[in-house]
Amino acid sequence: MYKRLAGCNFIPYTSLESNSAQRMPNTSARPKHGRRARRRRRVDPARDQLVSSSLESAQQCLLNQDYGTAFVHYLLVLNLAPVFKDFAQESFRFTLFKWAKELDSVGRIQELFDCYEQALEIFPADEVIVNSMGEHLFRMGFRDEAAGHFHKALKLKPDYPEARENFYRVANWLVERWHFLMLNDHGRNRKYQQAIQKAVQNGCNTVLDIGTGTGILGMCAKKAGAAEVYACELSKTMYELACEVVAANGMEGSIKILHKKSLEMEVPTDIPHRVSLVVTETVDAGLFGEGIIESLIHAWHHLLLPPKRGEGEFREDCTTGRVIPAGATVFCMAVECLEIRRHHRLRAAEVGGLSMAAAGELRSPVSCSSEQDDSTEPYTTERLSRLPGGYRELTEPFTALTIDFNNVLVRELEGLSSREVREIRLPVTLEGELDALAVWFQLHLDEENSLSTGPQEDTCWEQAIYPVHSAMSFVLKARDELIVEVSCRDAYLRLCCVAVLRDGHKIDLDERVDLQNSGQPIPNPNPEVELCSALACLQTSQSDSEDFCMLECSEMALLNNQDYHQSFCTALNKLISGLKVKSQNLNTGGTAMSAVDSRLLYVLDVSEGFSLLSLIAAHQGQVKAYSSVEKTKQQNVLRRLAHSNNISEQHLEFWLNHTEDERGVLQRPSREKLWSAIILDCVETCGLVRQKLMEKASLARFLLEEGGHIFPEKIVVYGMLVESDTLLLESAVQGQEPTLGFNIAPFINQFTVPVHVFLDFSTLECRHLSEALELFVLDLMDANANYTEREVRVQTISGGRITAIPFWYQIHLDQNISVSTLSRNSHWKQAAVVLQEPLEVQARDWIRLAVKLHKSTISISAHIDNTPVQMD
Ligand code: 44T
Repeated sequence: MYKRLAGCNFIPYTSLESNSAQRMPNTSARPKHGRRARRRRRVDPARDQLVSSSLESAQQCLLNQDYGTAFVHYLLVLNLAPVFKDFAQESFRFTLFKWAKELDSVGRIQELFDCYEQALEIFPADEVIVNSMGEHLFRMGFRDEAAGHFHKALKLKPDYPEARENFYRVANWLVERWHFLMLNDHGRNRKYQQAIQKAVQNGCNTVLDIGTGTGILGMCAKKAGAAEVYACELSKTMYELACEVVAANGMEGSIKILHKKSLEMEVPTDIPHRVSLVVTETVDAGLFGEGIIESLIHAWHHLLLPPKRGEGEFREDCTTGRVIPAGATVFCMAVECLEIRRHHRLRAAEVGGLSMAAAGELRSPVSCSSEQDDSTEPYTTERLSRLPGGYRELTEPFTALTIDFNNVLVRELEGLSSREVREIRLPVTLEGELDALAVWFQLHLDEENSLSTGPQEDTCWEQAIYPVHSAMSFVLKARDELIVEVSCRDAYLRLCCVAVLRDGHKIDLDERVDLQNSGQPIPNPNPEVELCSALACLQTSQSDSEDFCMLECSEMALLNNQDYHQSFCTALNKLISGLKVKSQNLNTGGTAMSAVDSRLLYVLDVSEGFSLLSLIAAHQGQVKAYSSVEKTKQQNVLRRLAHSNNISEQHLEFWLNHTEDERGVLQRPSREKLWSAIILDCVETCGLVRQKLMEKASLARFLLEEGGHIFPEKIVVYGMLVESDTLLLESAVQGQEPTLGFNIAPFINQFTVPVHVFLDFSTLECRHLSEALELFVLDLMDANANYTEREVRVQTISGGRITAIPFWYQIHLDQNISVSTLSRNSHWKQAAVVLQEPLEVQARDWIRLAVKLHKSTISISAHIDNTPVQMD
């Protein structure tokens, strides 16, 4: 049996270490065999003895799977006798990884990292250990540190695919893609530069850049002639990047960069005195989400010179302070948008044959209701112009708020949170369903320069989307007035649609709308849904309106995807009917199977997150389904749905309730009962193949009964050659020209990743240079059918530059039924490989693609290859 922790903690090692090599206890045991041992005996026989017996013990412990003790022995050996490093490196690594896994599983995290540190003292250049430590750090949420390790492992061994993949995985988090967009937005760059130049020329000669990113605004100030420039950046990666960039531009000594949040800065510790200008672009699509209000309140109190006094005082000088941007105007507008709707509200009354009436209230995590709720964000972001299916403007844009960042005297900034909730009225101009409020702003850098983040502008900006959450659909009519409450709480601008004025009547949009109310909220398309959820609320205390169940937006879209569930339902039904017939035949054939067993088939759904598939399986009858849904509230929803759809409680089990940890998920229910079907969740919402999919599939194959099935049985990856400048702008700083005259691109472009995720291929601005083509096949049912590399040839349909290859999946549930991740109502997005160098092609050129799949990561390289193909 597995020996857990083996009674070994780190006290033995610590004490050995503190005794250190020279003061090893003097044992009387004689050294053992070996020429080397004899040679060294002269130096220190006791030590040699200890080394050889420890090495032996290490190996023995390893065999006994007592990794903790083995690790301690190895440490001792390698510290005392570095000569064994080459010999023991492999086993040492193995021991370390096993021991770390055990420590991890029991939450002894500090010890785990201590072990890695000790290991790295012995093998500082071991890229496998460095990378593995990064993986642990990543899982613990220490992204920056993890990235540092992946980066280091890559530097130690540039062709180490594990480290490269890991680095690509964190690069997105470390340096978010919008940094590329912003640096590629020449309009934005120029306007900031002009505003800064003017301010400096007018006398602001001490400058602080809050949230410096790559250092660009700080460098502008220096170039404009500012005497002193300071910059701060809270992200460690961005701070390090800024230091590199500033040094490469010869300003190392003249811009002082701090790795700090501006709120932690003070005079004179961080900067010697107050500054006359703060420049910042710490704004997100919702304007305040990056904390600009708090930062500026703090800056005015602690870091900036006092503001200019009177209106008449135009001349700036070095005795007063000011901020760029000077202020902002926020706009909002009501929109109808199917794409937003299906990600935030349950639309389907029936999913895969199940009535959803008893589901209770399902909410997306984006909500701006009056209730205080920390688990939700008030808005999400979208580029409206790229939403599939588009959107309809139901009102004119309306000013929701104006803010002056320099108006300190009337305490404009401090007053923002305490400003009363303001009500604004938006005249409805077009009839349509109210799905969301879209919000954007104009950022007034100074009197002359401003940036707009509006949906019509050709900028890098997205808009903030405040989805309407009401369980009811509500159709606005022309001449209605929509009443919106505007407030500012927890550094967020909050907008909430509260009511509609129609023909002199006020219709409340509150979620708990009284159905008999004079207002006529249009009920859900299916009245039964309304009635049943009302009933559910009456019946159980836990499902009153306070008790909703939260689902991710993508899970909501999944539920609304009826085609997908219907396909599953049909495929499951086909399999189960087949197996039932088979078991009946067996039974009449007089086998020894018990009557109960012969009637029950076992189905396991190992989807990540919320999934109805186990329930759909159980709904087929004579099926015992196991769900991997973990969250209690989500399990309760499934239980309620089981109950209301007449599925007996015994036919639905929650698999994780039975097992201690994840490792148990893919185990058979009991020795006799192999699974009839295992449902694997193979594609992530972002458009990538799920990690470890093929490992899971091979485990699943082993656990299937004869005639059993893995869903899906196969996935086919399709792709297309495209020319897309948009994708390039998001992936790297483009062009040979320096950015505003500064050398920035080579530094930030180190964080370029070759695979883009969360794309919407249907609205991606691009030219198709080929037809869709099959790139790769993953067979989940047949191990022998798989490969890791493939060459595909494709002919271009027109000339241009191949910059990227978007890809998507056809998911084959069985031989006849499949779903595409590209379908209109898919909850999946697409991904794309962006080529390192664009490839210029002529129409009808043949392109050879080398496609590789390594641990669920697809990589593609493309070459022109017009040599005729040999026909056999
Ligand atoms: N992205 C918008 C936000 N920081 C832009 O660490 C628009 C998103 C966006 N540093 C698509 C397109 C776009 N003290 O590096 C960051 C951040 C740092 C601070 C020190 C502080 N108080 C702060 C606050 C933030 O400032 C940098 C820029 S913040 C956001 C900018 C292109 N998706």
